[in-house]
Amino acid sequence: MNLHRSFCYLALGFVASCVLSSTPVHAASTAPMTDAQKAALARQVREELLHAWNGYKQYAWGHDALKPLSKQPHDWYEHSLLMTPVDALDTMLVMGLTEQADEARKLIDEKLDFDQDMYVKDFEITIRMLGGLLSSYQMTGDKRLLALADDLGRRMLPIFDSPTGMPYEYVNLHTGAVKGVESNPAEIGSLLLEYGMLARITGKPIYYEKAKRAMIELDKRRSKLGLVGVGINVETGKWTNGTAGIMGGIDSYYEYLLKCAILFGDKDCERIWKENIAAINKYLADQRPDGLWYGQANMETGQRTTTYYGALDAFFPAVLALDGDRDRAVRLEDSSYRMWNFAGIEPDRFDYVKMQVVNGEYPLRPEIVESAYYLYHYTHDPKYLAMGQTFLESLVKYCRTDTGFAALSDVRTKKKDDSMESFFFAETLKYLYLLFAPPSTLDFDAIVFNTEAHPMKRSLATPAAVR
Ligand code: DMJ
Repeated sequence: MNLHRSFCYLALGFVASCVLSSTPVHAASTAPMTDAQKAALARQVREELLHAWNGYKQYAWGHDALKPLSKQPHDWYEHSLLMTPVDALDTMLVMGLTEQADEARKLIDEKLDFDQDMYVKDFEITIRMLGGLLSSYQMTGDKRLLALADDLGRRMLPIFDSPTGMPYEYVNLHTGAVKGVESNPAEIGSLLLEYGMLARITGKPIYYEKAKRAMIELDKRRSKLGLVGVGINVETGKWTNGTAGIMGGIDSYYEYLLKCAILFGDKDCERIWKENIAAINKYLADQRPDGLWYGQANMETGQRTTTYYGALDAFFPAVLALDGDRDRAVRLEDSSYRMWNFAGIEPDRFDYVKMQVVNGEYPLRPEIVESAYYLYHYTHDPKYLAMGQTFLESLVKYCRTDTGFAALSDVRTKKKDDSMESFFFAETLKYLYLLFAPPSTLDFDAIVFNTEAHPMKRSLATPAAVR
């Protein structure tokens, strides 16, 4: 089906009032929600996006991001790469915010220039910028967005010129110089969807070949138990940290193995994913009396090292659900929700045995919302709507400022931090909106989301063109 037609403007049919019940403490309500209630919640999410976008426009227009407490602009590097507009554009298109999408697109078309003499982190730039440009191109047909994506992809290609083929962490967008030999599976293996889609659309297979080789080289270094660690040197190919887990640093490597198999029909990805998920469920899954969690283990021995779960790990129910393992997905999302309710909003790291916050930061992360959206799509269980309602309520209560939304430096004190990451626009609000909006808003089965929630069309992705 045509993705352009699968997005629709949803203003009609929304009721004016917003119905929010009190926050559940342990288990989400299983009471059904009416279409009018869902529509009201979707509309509220859209209003919150507009609120944050207007703050960005007023205080940080043309910069990467807004600092929502000091009302100052923030740029990641010496020159702005318009991180917020690029990341937010397809969310605004999904929400039918045509005027705002047009102003973002105009800014990008006129001002975004990758010919900058500065080092950028290739993982972040790939998932946010390349992913955002490609999905927005697919939704709008704006060829300038594709030209920018192609230009960016070409400038970043030197990252793969290491002795192993695994990418360096940073590249200078003007000179092509690279640096950063200490990397991890997430940063090495999570370039494949964006580079694969770029290869497919531009007809330049080199993009896919380079990203795929990086992933294969990483896979060659799996332990005999089938696990990967969280630190590796891309020049020597030696592990620098042998802790295995699904946490940040590894997370989207696993996500991309499965999604590469789905999006490109790639048989290597499918085989490697199947081998990895077996090892993950054998050594990392941790069934406790209170539910299912995933912790850390030594990649060589399989011995449990720590029992940490956190906001980033909460992407995994979505991956399990996408893989058809609904049972584990449901149980893990229940645990994630328990973690969210422990302090009223989720911490970045939580010890699920001691039931203690280990790192109390909350940078407005999306993963738990993403998983609720997937699970509602697959099960239609209203408890995921109730979860979403809790997430929205907590965000408004603890993070909203007069210019947007602020990260929390500690979920226990609810002290705000002067940061509003672009993934709040790209992911958190998009998944929250899609959870409540009619399924026809976005045809779930016609796309695959990259790890920054940028939807990529499945129909364009034929294996022959990207091999
Ligand atoms: C996002 O940039 C991506 O989802 C990434 O895979 C992990 N971290 C953030 C959001 O938490």
